[in-house]
Amino acid sequence: VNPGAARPTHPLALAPVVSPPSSVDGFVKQFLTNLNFDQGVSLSESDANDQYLALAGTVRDYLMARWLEDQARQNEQQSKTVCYLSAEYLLGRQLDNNLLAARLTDIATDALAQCGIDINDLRELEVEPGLGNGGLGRLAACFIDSLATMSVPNIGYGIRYEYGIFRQTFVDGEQVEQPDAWLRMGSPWDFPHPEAAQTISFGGRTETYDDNGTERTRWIPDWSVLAVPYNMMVPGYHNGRVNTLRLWRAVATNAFDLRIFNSGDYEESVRAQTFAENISKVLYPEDSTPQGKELRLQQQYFFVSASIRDFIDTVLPADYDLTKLPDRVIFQLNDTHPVIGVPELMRVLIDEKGMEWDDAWAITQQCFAYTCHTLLPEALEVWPVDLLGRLLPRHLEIIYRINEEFLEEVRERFGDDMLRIRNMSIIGEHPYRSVRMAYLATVAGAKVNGVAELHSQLLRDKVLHDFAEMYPDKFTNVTNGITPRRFIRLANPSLAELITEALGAGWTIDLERLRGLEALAEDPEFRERFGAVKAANKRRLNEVLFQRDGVHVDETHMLDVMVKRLHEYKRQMLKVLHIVTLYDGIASGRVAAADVTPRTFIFGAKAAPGYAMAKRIIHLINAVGSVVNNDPRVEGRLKVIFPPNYNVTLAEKVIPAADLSEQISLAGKEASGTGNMKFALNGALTIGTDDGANVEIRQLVGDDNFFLFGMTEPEVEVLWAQGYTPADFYQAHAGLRGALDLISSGAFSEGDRSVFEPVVSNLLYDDRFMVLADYASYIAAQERVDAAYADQDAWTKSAILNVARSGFFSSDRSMRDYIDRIWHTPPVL
Ligand code: GLG
Repeated sequence: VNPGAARPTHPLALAPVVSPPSSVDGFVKQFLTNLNFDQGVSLSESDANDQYLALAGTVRDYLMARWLEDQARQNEQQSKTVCYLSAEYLLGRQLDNNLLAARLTDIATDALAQCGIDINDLRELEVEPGLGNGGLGRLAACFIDSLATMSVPNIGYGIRYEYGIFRQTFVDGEQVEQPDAWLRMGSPWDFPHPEAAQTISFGGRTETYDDNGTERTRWIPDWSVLAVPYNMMVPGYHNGRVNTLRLWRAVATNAFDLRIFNSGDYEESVRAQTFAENISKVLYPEDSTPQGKELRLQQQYFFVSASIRDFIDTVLPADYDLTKLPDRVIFQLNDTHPVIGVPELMRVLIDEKGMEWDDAWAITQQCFAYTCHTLLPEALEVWPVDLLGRLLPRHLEIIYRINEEFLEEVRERFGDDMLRIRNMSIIGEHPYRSVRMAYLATVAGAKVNGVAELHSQLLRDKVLHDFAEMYPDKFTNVTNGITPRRFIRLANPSLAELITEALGAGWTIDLERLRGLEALAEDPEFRERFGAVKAANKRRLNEVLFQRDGVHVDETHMLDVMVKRLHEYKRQMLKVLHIVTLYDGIASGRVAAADVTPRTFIFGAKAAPGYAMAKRIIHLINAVGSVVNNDPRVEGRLKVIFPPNYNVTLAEKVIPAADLSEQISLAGKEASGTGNMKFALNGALTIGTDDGANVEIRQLVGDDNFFLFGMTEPEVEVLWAQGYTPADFYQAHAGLRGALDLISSGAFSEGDRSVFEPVVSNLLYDDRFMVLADYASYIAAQERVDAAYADQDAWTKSAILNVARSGFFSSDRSMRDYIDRIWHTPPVL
């Protein structure tokens, strides 16, 4: 394969890659070798971080042979590869996942014990790579896990941000962001390959030239950076397969200017380096509002260009016939962030490989597919034409031509309907000329999918209506999923054991088998054991939160959990109003504390640093918590806990302990949600609106096992159309009035009425997400929750049915749907 490769004569050098023996002794030996030779310390001199790094290295060593074999096999079979292009991967910790995949958990535990080390102490040292914001990034991580487990060739392409999502702290209840220096203690899971770097260019101009009688265009950029790949292993579960996650890091081409350095201007000498390396410096902590920032477009082009060229130039054989590119690859666009890849592939095929426009376009249209993850119009990315033209002049020309030809097609089909043409144009004119990336992706993609049934339907009917009319066959749905390996096996080992005992081991890769638990919901003994698992998970959460934040979770309380990014559309405010209503009842003496169902409310949420309202809501949650938790009249029956820095690691502890899952977005706003699936699969009941994947969860688990409330999407539309006046709801509902007045009175801000005034007036006079309109229905549903919870046995039965009927939400099923409907990439066996 590699012409420069060594020509071995030694018999060992001719043998395939060898793995260390899968035994405790084998593990000990490899671990000590790594400790000595990689970390450069003896066991007795080593500290916990040395040991952690050596342990990670050992796990890697076990996976290595499979990884190398898989790459060889995929080359040999010329299989079609899913290139998942995503600006975010929210991976979570790697150690346990990789041990599990390689069946090494017990061996490693014993081996370390024999070295006098408790593996649990090392686990806690791992800093998760927070290379994503929320659902979209976590989804990408679940998908690559499933593809590896299903033996489908996949390369996940993204950015190796030096700083991932910020570390959240609270100071006097307010969010303060700290940098996430996740690489500080070393990163044992990735392999840098500087020799495989790609040069990525920006700026400059284009010119035409004569190429043996044909006029061609070339781009003369004016600056460039190197994209250096860092490869991570993505092991399949118990199938001996390992795929690759390839994350790009930006490095300056000429690191610094020695001449300037020698002249004494140290800052200037490293300026170019800093400038270039900024590209992969930080993840943008936003996921649903566009930031018109040049650096962000640089990041997008940087990783997409590196990835596409990496695939064509290094993954494919050198002489590969590019007219057959669609046989070997599908580039899946995870939202609009990688859509600049469309003109990039066109540019590569035309300008670099000498293809004609029409051929290049036909290929491009088969090589991309687009997943949309939102319904909020402001979250559909647009790039000002000025900016795009300055940074990527050739790409802008290509986009213009794509648009011209596309609009011609529109005209042919629908006639000179100016309104339609303006609405469908890839170039928007108002408020400034801009490229609408979702439209570009839709025109170029072979398929366009939403992420839950309702979402896909709303995409067809509303957001991309004209396109769906023009290309009805392009549009499809793939409902999101989550990996049962991480979110059941690793996060909830006691439940996993109980399930395995009941159903045998196969469920981890065939989650529909959970159906077998349905019958057991009727079995009192099984219910008792299921209840014991939940109680044990609450105790475990209590330990984690006490260690982490010094707070206690009462095992006897209902655990009512709302964890997700902080956004007005997700309506954390509705949850706050519920808590304040309960508190108001007790504080005013209308309700006896003894009559209130004991509940602990857990929040987890980061707010984008520039999103003032979201930050104020965080402040309010903390403020309500400190009053409610400390008021003796409450008698400890209500408690609000808001652990800072919610992330994958914490999710794995919180979700298995939850009784009630809060999925309360305004109908028609949450594309899917994936947290909702994790909760159901861990035996929490959902209180939720008819939104996103809640719709499918409810259909599957049944109305009796789901607390539905709120307006439906069509009802929301009708109310908007009538003219929504939130103050009417305030007037109409005494409980709501009480809660809002209590917040306004300064009860949660030491009498200072100004602190939360913006939150209250926003609800009273604007309330875009109709919190007040759904309040009464939400409170009524919470009363049904209390009543249901009073019958613990019946509750547990519902919880079991939630688990039993949620197998559909495995990301393995999502992958099968993508493969059948979009990718057509069979497993390589
Ligand atoms: C989005 C949506 C979520 C969705 C997720 C994954 O807001 O509803 O579940 O993608 O498709 N930006 C997101 O997190």
